[in-house]
Amino acid sequence: MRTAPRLAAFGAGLLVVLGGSYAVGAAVVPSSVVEAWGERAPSGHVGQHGTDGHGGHEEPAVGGLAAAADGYELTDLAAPAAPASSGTLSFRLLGPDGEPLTDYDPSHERDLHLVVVRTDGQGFRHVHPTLAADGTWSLPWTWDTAGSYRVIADFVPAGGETTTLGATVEVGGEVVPSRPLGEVRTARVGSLVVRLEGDLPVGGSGGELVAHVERDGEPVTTLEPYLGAFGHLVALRQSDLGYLHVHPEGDAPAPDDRAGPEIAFHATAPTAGRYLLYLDLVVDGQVHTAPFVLDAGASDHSSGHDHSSGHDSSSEHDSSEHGGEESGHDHQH
Ligand SMILES: [Cu+2]
Repeated sequence: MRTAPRLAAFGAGLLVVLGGSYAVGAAVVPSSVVEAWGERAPSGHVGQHGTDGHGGHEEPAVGGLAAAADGYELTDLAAPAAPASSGTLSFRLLGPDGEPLTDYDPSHERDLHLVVVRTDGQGFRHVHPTLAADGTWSLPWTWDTAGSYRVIADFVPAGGETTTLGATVEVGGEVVPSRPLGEVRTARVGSLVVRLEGDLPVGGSGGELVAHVERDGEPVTTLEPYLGAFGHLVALRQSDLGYLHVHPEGDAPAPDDRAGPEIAFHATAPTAGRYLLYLDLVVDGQVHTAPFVLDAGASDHSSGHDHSSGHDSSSEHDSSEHGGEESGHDHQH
C-alpha cells in the first residue's frame, strides 16, 4: 500500500513515526521491536499507523539502550579520553557467531548510522564511520566537552534486520551539564533559523510536526536531498536516551530535487515525557543539525507557539553548540 495521497497532503513528502508502544521503560528492547523503525519507512504504512494493526508488527519502541541484543554486540568501543585531544572513535560489531560483522545491507545510503550524544543531550553528532576489512568501524574524533556520552549504532546486518545498539564512553574533565528547562522549538544553526511547530502525541495515530526553515528572514526553498531524503530526524527520549532513528517516508528525491521551506513529519512518541529531537538537513551542500526539545503528551500547545523564548536559556546554547561547528565538520562525505 502506498501513502502517496497522505504525502501530498503534507507537501514536503516527509513522514516520520516515533513509535507507538506504551510498554517499554528502560528495559532492553527486543530487536524485533527495534527493527520496526528501520523497516517502517520503505513499507509505506506510516499513514495507517495505529489504526490497522497489520499482522505481526508491534508498534516500535525505543532502541540503543543495550550494547548487546538479538545475538549482536557493540564492543571494543574506544575514543579519546579527554576533550580537545584529536584521535579516533572506533568500535566493532559482533555477529551471532561471535565474529566481527563485516557485511551489511545499506539503509538510507549507508551501512551504518552512528549517533553520539552527551547524556544531557548536548554535543549531538550523527556521523558515518568507515568500515575496515577486520570489521572495525572508525572515524577521526575530537571531543568538545567532557562528560558521559552514549554511542548508538544503527545498522542492518547482511540478510538481517535493523539493529540498534548503544554503549557509553566517559570523557574526562569538568562536566557542566546543560539540560533543557522546557520545550525548544527554535534552532539557530549557522545562518539558518529552523522553527518546529506541532505536537508530539503519545501513541495513537500521531500528530504533525512541521519544520520551517528560514535564512535572513526569508524562506529557504533549496533544501537538498541527504541520505535519500530532505531531512532526517533522530529523537531521543530524555530520560534514558532511548533512540528513535526516524527516516522519512516516501520515495527518495532525485539529486537535483529541492524542497522547503517546510518539512513535515508524522510523529508519535512511545511514552509521555520529554524528547530531544535533532533534525539534519542540507543547504548549500552543508549538513546542519537543528536541535529541538518537545514534551510528548503535553496537550494544549497551539501550533506555532514558540516556547523557546523566555526562561529557557538552553535554546541558544543548544543551537550554537550543535549547529555550526559540529554538523559542519562531522558530516562531510
Ligand atoms: Cu546516518
